[in-house]
Amino acid sequence: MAEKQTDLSPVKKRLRPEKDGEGKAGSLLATAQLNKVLRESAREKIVFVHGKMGKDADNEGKDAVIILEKTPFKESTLSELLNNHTELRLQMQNDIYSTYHLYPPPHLSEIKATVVYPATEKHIRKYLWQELYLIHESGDDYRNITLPYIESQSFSIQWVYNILEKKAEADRIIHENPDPENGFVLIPDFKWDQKQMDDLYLIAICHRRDLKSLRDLTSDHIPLLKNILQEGREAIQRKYNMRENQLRIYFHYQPSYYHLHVHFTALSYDAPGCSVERAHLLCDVIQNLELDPNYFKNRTLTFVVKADDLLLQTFKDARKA
Ligand code: M7G
Repeated sequence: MAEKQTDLSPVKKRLRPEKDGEGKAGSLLATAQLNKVLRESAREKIVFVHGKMGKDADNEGKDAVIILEKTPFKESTLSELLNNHTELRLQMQNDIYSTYHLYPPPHLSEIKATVVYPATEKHIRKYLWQELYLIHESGDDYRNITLPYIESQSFSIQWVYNILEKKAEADRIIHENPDPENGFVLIPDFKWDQKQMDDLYLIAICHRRDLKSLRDLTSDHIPLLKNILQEGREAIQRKYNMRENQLRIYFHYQPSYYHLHVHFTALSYDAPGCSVERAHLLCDVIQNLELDPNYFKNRTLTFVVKADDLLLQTFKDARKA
């Protein structure tokens, strides 16, 4: 995978959306000025950019992270993509082999943009390419090192509360169990544009607010976890016709946002963060809690951190990494 960071500062580029966005968010994106490519992946066709938005004659503008991603092909538009509305340019031909450049009309050449604005320094670091390191965290390490760090450093989870209180994304909710203790909301992850099933991605967010992550789970929470597993699967089968044996359902450890939530992704999709050093299957988590009520309080959990993550430094200071 080609991943690198590039400084664009000498050549500040202006982002021009296809047409001026309607409403505040769209017109703000049209003011974006690029500073630096934080990370890009040729394989995933995605680029993470640090820029400024909202800059005008008497305003400095604020930091933004803009993620641009080429969207997957849709089978239903393939024939249109190849027909005479698309300009085709032959690049090379050799025996039975040839390559072309295709210039499709705008409605077939969409790019997904995700914007974090205003972005904090921590958001910019989240998307910056860096060396990765593993940490092995015992239950005591969690209580003595990680928990104080989380309590002082975490991202805001206001967006989570907005979803639970129906102040944002209310029309996107796929399923809700309103029980305050064992209920949750199932909603498309903002990484998924919902246009094709290949990269299906939803999250289940529990209503209760006292669970930060996997580490807080005990056997008392099994009813909540079973609701998420069963009702989440049923809702996805109903709405998207995707069967439970084609879904990957898991927690991240560490998550970025410390309000308990579960990821639902299509098994065929190599979703970011679904590798062994970060993902914990929900069905395994339930079984581990059934075997030992305090399994996640006590066992050593391994996770990945980036080189400049303060948590890595804190573990090093405590001679644990
Ligand atoms: P995580 O493991 O805490 O973070 O998962 P990470 O995977 O980003 O490191 C949080 C999940 O919530 C991720 O899959 C995000 O893409 C998703 N997400 C984050 N935000 C801010 C939003 C949002 O505002 N709306 C929705 N629908 N999903 C979000």
